[in-house]
Amino acid sequence: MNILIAEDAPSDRMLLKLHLKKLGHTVYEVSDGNELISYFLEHESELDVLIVDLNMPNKSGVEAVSEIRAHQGSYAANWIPIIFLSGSDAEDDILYCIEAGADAFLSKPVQHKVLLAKIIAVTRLAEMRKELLIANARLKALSTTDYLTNLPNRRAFENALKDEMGKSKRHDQPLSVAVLDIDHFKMINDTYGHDAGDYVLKELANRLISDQRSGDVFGRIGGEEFGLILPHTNVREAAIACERYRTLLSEQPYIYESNDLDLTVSVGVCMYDGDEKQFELIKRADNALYEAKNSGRNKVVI
Ligand code: GH3
Ligand code: MG
Ligand code: MG
Ligand code: MG
Ligand code: MG
Repeated sequence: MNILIAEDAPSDRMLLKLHLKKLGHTVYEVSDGNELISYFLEHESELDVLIVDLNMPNKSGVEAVSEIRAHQGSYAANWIPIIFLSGSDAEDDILYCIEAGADAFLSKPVQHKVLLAKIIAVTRLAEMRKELLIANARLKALSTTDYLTNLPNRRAFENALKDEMGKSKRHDQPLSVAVLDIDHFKMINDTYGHDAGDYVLKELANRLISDQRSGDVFGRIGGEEFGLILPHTNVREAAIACERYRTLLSEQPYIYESNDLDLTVSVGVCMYDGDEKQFELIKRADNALYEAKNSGRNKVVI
């Protein structure tokens, strides 16, 4: 492991260094709190453990460690284990160091096997922490992404809509929402099979994304239903954009196992009135979609 020692007493530092080297670690050294911070910031990703003396000139170990923890934040994946060393074993000092962000405290003179044990314990914890963060990020991605199309799912779409409604209100900017539904999709499943239907959904999502404007959010909000959030867009502009999507999605056939599948989509569009709730806004877009369906499909209705 790469271990950084911050210790102002040269003899203590030498001894510690010799010992850690004997254990096979690579050791770097600094001799005060300021050096600790600058060395850490420059080599953050290469370091595995910090061993820090409590009392050092210029900046104490505790001050330096507090700054390092503040810099890393609680969710840093590379959160580094820190072991404090001190000539004092006063209860208050122990608490002070741990509260500042250290993971272990050893009093000097250091018993080397105890140090070794602490290094094993703190790195094991850091490893577990990293795995938890990765698992958490995966879980979050899973719970907000539609497995078939990789678009945001309904939950993520509604959250994004809530955010955009807030922004629209704060910045007094128009916001439009559209619901897009494949026409007679059931026929595709019935004629070519469910896998063909799945293929069409994925391909349609790809085509939609290929033309996505930065800042827009597209999600899969139902079986064959997609939601579009168009910030900074009034309803007329949104209708024009949706007209473009309608054409984009239906002009080329979807080729599945050498069958050309033709489809059309219907779209309902509306603009946020600044007052309504999310579900009311989506409901209005749904009503417009219903009108599009009832008046012949393959069209955009405001
Ligand atoms: P309309 O023009 O009125 O929208 O007709 P439609 O056939 O598209 O609508 P309907 O609601 O009658 O049928 C939707 C179909 O979408 C039925 C359902 O099996 C299918 N579907 C929903 N989710 C999936 C999916 O993930 N994969 C596939 N292959 N089909 C799906
Ligand atoms: Mg000291
Ligand atoms: Mg449909
Ligand atoms: Mg239907
Ligand atoms: Mg539908």
